[in-house]
Amino acid sequence: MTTAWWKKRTVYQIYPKSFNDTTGNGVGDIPGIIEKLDYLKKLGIDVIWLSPVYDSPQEDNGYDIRNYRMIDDLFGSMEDMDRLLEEAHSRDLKIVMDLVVNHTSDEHPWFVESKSSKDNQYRDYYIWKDGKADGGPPTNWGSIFSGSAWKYDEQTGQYYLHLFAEKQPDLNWENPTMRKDVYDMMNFWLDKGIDGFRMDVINFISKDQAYPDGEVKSGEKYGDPGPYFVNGPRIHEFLQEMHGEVLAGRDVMTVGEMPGAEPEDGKVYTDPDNQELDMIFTFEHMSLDEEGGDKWNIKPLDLRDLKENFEKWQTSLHGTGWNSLYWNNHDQPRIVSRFGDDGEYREKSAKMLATCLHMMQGTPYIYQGEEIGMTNVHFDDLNDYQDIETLNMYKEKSELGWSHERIMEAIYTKGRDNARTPMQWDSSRNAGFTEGTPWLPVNHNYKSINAESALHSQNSIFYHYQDLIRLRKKMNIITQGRFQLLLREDPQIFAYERQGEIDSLYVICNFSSENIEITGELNEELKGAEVIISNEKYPEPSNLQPWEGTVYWLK
Ligand code: TEU
Repeated sequence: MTTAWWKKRTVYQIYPKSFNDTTGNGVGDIPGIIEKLDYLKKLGIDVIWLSPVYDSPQEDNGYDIRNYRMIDDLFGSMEDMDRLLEEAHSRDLKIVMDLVVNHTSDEHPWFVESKSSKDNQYRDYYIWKDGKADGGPPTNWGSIFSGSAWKYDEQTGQYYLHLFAEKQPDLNWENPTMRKDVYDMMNFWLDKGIDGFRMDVINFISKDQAYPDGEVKSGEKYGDPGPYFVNGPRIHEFLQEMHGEVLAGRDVMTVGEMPGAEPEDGKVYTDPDNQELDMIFTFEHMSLDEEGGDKWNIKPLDLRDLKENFEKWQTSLHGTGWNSLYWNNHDQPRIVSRFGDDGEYREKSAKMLATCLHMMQGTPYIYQGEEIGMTNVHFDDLNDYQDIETLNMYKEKSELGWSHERIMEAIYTKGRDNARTPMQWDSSRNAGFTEGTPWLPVNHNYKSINAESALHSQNSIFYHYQDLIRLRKKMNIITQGRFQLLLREDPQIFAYERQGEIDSLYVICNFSSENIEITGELNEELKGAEVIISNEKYPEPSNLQPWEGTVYWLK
């Protein structure tokens, strides 16, 4: 069997709203993406994952879809989309679209119908329940975007479920007709020629039909519904059905976004024998800097937790399933600000982080701007923030007694708008992103951090990513080797070995601003090895430089 194409290629995520605006309306668009295909080709990526461009009221930046078969005017037209597919394919670039089918917008015709009366044929496309006998919503569940997960509808006297915003009602996957409509829509896009799907919170679609109350943790107002929908009772059945109805026989790529999935789950979801998905996004490594399951309750990262977590995923899936590898996406703060140093060592630490991730087994994902080391943003005024999660959270935490300062600090560290400020193309006004007023302010550091200057400097983060992408294609050991964690107890060095049949890679990464000496056996071993990539000119294993990341090849 030939190796699946997505095992040796790197994916680049585009958040269209913030990528490149050609109309001057302050919002990126599809022609803007076409304009930058050569830039992406130069970087060396092979696959583009497009965050949603479908028709949407944009309550959650397109993750609230009104019409799955239409492109939002904001981004262009279906002709633009067809042209993007053509232009991408002619450059041997693949296009993977976002698939948001845990919920739709409340403006989707299915929901408009569903809401209109209890006996409407679409009623059962969504999750409607009576309130509790003594009043109030059917369960105590909290929404991921704050507040209750249930919204009361006056007209029909029932509540509908929305795990996310009120304007994002959850679809009822128990309904086979609804499922068939979703599969038809997926086939529509694949028949058009797209190359796969990134599936939004796809492990949330099967709900426990008992709808029990969730546990209320201390300091919280609502119950935790997670146990009743994360990897729910019929999830494998639904994914296998989807595979049979849509994916079987097509040479496409699928990646399921799966908060709450553990390595054992990941193995089941991605084992090709099970015919579900090619890979999933885990969130475990993205929650190591939080306390008590609350992303806003921040604690410093202990590097040992991060190493252990990667080790679990790397070893559990090896030989059976497949990992996705990511530091960033449109929901996460910028990695150089999070686990690196976005001051003095910005370039060095960004390269080290890239090396550390890209030498693992799996398919790497680069989020727009990561390749130039874009950083978190710091708006003094809450009004500059646009993200619904952030704004709802501000209200909820204030009510719970958090101080303004504490909430703002949490937003600076974890808010999703950190990832969503416009792409920094050059040092001209608005970083070359738009001629108009950007929908979200540009990070003020664009004059020094931008793509144009990265392209001009041979030593830039951009070219480092280019090298990593090339190495993956060239060296089979990167896609195939076994993973062995080294220096497990070290709190500053992330070191691991990739073991092939006849050779080994040693990946040595310093997650600190200190010089560190590597001694003993490992040092001896590295002495005879060849350096294949490093962010240091003359790497010395016995004297690791601040934020150094070096890969040694031992034959
Ligand atoms: O995100 C799912 C999700 O649960 C989280 O990552 C979430 O965005 C949040 O950060 C939790 O604190 C997906 C999309 O990636 C996200 O942009 C959407 O807002 C969400 O689903 C709803 O569609």
